[in-house]
Amino acid sequence: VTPFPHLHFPTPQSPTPPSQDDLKRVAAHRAVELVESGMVLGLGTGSTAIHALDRIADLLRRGALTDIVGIPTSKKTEAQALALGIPLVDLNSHPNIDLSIDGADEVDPHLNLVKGRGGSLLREKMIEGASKRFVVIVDESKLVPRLGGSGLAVPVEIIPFGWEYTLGKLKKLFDGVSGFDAKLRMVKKEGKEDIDVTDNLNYIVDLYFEKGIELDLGLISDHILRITGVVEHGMFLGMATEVIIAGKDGIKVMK
Ligand code: ABF
Repeated sequence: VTPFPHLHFPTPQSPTPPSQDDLKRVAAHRAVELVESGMVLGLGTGSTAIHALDRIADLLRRGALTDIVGIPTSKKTEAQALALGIPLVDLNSHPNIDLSIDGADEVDPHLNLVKGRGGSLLREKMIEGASKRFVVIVDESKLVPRLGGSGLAVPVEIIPFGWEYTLGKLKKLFDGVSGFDAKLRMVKKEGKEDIDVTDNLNYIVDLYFEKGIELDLGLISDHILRITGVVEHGMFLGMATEVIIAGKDGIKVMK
């Protein structure tokens, strides 16, 4: 029996294991099973969330879902949803969202997340925070014992004005934490390094914790948010209602 009955995974005759993208699709399709006609949906961003968008669009086309409206968490998702024919609204007209489905960069055992390595953390946090149910979809590579522990960054969105001042404040906050570093996020455009600018025209500072965040997450969150110039950070604490994890041995749901 295939552990992924609704997808065409290799049969026992063909031993090719599912790719990481297959796993992302499996998690996304499982989450879309929770979507009901008439719902207001938060539409996530990234290479996992796009599979959910594709699936929703497919069900809408086939009439299996009706009266769905979506609120995109980024300009990229907005463009993708429009191209797929998913009707869109915004948070101002629809502040009560039934269900949001989105990926994450890291998930800890308490369902805390790091998000925003794709740069969309602010809109994601607003939309997912306004959702009755926030379902996270990941492949098993995103599971970490401790946030910041995968060696990748914890992003912080800051305003461009005085960015060096704000970066300095963030560095000072973690002064003495061994292996800590903070860097303004740069991007390569036409072969040239440039400052990465978010959909909200802000900048991002990436915080690196060599061994993951060993301090109290709530306290760290408060301290970061108290720095004038910080708009939001990418730790999503206590927000996810469930996490759907697709792995080579099947699907697990953490609640
Ligand atoms: C968004 O996409 C982000 O919050 C997160 O940074 C990223 C995860 O991307 P992917 O699904 O491509 O790994 O949800």
